[in-house]
Amino acid sequence: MAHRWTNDLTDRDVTPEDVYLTRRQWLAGAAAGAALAGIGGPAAASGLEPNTWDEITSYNNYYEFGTGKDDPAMYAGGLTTAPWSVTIDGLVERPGAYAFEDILKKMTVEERIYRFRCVEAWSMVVPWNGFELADLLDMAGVKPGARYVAFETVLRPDEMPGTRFPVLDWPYVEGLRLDEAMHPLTILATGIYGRDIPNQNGAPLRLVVPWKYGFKSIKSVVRITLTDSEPPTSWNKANPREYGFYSNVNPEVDHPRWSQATERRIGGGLFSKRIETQMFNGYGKDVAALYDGMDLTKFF
Ligand SMILES: Nc1nc2c(c(=O)[nH]1)N[C@H]1C(S)=C(S)[C@@H](COP(=O)(O)O)O[C@H]1N2
Ligand SMILES: [Mo]
Repeated sequence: MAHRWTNDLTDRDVTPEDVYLTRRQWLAGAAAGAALAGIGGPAAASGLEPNTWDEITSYNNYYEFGTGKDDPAMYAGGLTTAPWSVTIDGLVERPGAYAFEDILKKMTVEERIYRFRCVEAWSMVVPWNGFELADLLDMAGVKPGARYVAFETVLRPDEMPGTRFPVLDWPYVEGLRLDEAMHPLTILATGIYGRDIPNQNGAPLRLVVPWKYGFKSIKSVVRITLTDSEPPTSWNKANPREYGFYSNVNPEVDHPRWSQATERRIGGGLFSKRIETQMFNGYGKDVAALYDGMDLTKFF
């Protein structure tokens, strides 16, 4: 059963990229026209305009394939993504290894156009296809004692050249509080622009939590474990002073080595620009209540 959810960036049918390009070109024309008329361009539209397929699939972070932005596109093709199964265990009623195809048959895949903000202060807008994580957790049956959800990426040194170096403590692991995991904005993405998600973006399924920094959105998930205590997370283990468990997008809490007040929106060529970063990446209306009473400078 799908949780119904609507906001400004969601609830759209799958639309081929050429429709977006048409709209992008129209917007570019509108911007030029507005500039000629001496009024501002469509600044608000820039927040909703999806990046191109090429931008989304050629500028990536996936350290298992190397630390360069173009390494994942070059090397992730070697990852075997079929057959694939996801082990769901811990505090669940129906633990087991669920085949990816069986999961897909039971889930409602829909399009979600989300802003995506990396902690490195670049961002994109991505038209994901995916299903709500809550639906998968409901399928496995969350037990009452569960309070957190731990995630793990596949680890195959033969296929993942980056894992031969101790850049991170492999496998890549992440975690959410149970209420964050059950939130209707939290999805497992299986596609982009209506096509299967490419390996460099985390095939065959990866987490997307749009109000948190990108590193929370763990790729190529093979295990989901319900726990009663906060699970370890890769970037927090690597540098706890710089990367907290929560990692909600917050323009008021700077990274120790750079400001988080603005971000560089990838793409746009000549029109590429820095834009202001929004609290909770613009999803505060939907998620701020999850953190009522918490000091977000302490729980960063
Ligand atoms: N397993 C794994 N998941 C990962 C990463 C990674 O290195 N390994 N990088 C994270 C970071 S830092 C970001 S910004 C996003 C990038 O997702 P994208 O390449 O689809 O834009 O993936 C996140 N998920
Ligand atoms: Mo990131």
